[in-house]
Amino acid sequence: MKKITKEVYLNWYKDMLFWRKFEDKLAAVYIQQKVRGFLHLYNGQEAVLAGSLHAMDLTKDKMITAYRNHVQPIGMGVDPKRVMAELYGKVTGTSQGMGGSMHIFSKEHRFYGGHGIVGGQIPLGAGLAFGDKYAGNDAVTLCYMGDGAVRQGSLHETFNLAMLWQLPVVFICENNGYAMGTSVARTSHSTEIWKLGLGYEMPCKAVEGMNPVTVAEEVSKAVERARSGGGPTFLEIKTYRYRGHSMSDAQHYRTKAEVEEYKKIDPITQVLEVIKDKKYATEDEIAEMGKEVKRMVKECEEFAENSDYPPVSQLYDMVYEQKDYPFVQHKL
Ligand SMILES: Cc1ncc(C[n+]2csc(CCOP(=O)(O)OP(=O)(O)O)c2C)c(N)n1
Ligand SMILES: [Mg+2]
Repeated sequence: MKKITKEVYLNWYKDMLFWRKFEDKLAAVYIQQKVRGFLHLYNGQEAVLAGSLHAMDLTKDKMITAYRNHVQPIGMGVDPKRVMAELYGKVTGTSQGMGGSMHIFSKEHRFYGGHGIVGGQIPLGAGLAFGDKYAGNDAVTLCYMGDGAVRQGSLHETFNLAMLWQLPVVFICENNGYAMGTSVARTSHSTEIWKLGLGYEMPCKAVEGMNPVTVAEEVSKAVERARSGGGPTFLEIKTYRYRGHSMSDAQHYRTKAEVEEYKKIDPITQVLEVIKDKKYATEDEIAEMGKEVKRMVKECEEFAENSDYPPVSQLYDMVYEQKDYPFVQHKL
């Protein structure tokens, strides 16, 4: 595993704080109806992404996830201004405003979405890994899903083939305890999700997910296994989301006390404590990072606000059109 240095801690702190504040801003502008449709926020789960990115080779590895997907592309190198613009439905967005919240995508930065069908990205993740193996690349795909996705048939079909073909993929279940308002215990005979790998003889493990260190350690082992031809791994990373499933969630299925318990082991706070203990930064430097993050979020907001909506003529530009089937005229 790459060493977890002072710089790594400082980057983790700043990145996770930025992701948190970026999404807090999204929640605020959503209430103002500047962002429409669904909005699923990642607050609380940031350590899963921070630890994973540490384990990846960001020059070649790939990532695919579900709809809770705004900050992952930023971590992969996509300009956050373009992510915010996409959420606003503006033409400067990552998909020219045509995708929106659940469909952030950047082929350039190897972030393959953004998928609204629960479990839909699992076979696609294996497909990305198949592509790399077929082409002889030593890239690894990290494929994320929620605890609600693991009972989908697509996971089981994919696990079988991924093992059979020894694909370079790491499957990561971000177990945040709930699928919308349904707890894992209400839908699962066994709540130990990691054990699903056992049926396929896939290396599998449960991982503590509120701290990027534990995530980085386990994801690094899995990535190294995949890169060296050892095939897939399944990790159940235990995490928690502070906000509702989406913005329209009254959260009757859990208590405020439960949320507060998890906030005590908040990933950003945990990283900040190490920074302070080890004197990696002074109070002034920490405050400066906070100010910088605030400035960056403002910059994203202004960029999105000041961008144009796509022209109506763009509506049909991204619709499949077959040259030899002239009966459907897509272009206006
Ligand atoms: C195939 C399918 N069934 C149902 C839904 C409705 N739905 C959207 S999100 C969701 C819950 C998924 O929860 P989980 O996988 O735990 O992810 P989380 O939201 O916790 O990140 C459901 C049932 C859907 N989008 N797709
Ligand atoms: Mg969940």
